[in-house]
Amino acid sequence: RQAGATRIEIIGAPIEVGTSEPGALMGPAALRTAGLVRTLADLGHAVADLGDVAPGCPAEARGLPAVAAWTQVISGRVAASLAGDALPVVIGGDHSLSLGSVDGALRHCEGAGRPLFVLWLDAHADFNTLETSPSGNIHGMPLAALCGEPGFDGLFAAGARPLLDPGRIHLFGLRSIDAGERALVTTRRVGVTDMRAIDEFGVVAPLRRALEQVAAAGGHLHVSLDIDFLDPGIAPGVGTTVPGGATFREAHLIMEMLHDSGLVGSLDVVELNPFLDERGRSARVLVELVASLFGRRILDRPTPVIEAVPRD
Ligand code: B3U
Ligand code: MN
Ligand code: MN
Repeated sequence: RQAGATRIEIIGAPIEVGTSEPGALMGPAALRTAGLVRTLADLGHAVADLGDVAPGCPAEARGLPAVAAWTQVISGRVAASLAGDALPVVIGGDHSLSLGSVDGALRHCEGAGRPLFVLWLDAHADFNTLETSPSGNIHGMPLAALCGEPGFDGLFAAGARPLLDPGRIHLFGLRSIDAGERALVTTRRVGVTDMRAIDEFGVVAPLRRALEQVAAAGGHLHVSLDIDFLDPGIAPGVGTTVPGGATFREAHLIMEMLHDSGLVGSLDVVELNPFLDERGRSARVLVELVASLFGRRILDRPTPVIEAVPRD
């Protein structure tokens, strides 16, 4: 391994029981076809593709029991990866897979005595409960479940579980929220940079502030990248497109800043639906973004910092 190289473990989670739109189960295969493993290896990282996880439930299982089976197997895999000093990249699959990846990261961080922070790059808040959800789709609920809102205990392994602190979540790119989840996001004091804020201030200032908070606490940062964070014009391969998303350059700049921060400890790439994609465009753009997060840069030296105060 070269200096600066990371041991990356790719974990496929072909889950689509959390959504009503079929096709996300093909996401891991499409990301592999788009060259995810080779691209990361070419950057000098040690990449192990652990294949797809298989939940311990019948293939025809639906609803919460099926999601519980996925959650527990993904949580175990992610915790094992982190315990082995690797950086797990969970590729989906719908966003309910983050129930498992974040739970695994929480369990690991609890053992390591470090606070877990979550950067949720998404058009949606994914903070519905079984009561507030207008659709009943579990991919719109993972953050509420992880924070301990009622009704979800059966999803996780039996016994005490570490809860996610809503104050350590940062929703970035939000532009679609339901009335009930808006109330919850507000009362639980979840961190939010919505598209309005991005339009006004750009991505740099809000992201820098969020990263400073993680660094000051000595935290582990889990990044959850929902493809609908991106504008559908550059990434149409998703069941729930929302207009007005992040541009190609905004998304790359975020990934580059995340890389430079050195804070990212685990990553999800979710909601790619290859059945709805156009000639692999969306899978390719996701692979490019992951490459930026893992250190791809335009020049082989840091971009110079332009001083805010002009020299005389
Ligand atoms: N908030 C809506 C829509 C939604 C959430 N996440 C996605 N869609 N992908 C819901 O169904 O909870
Ligand atoms: Mn989502
Ligand atoms: Mn979304």
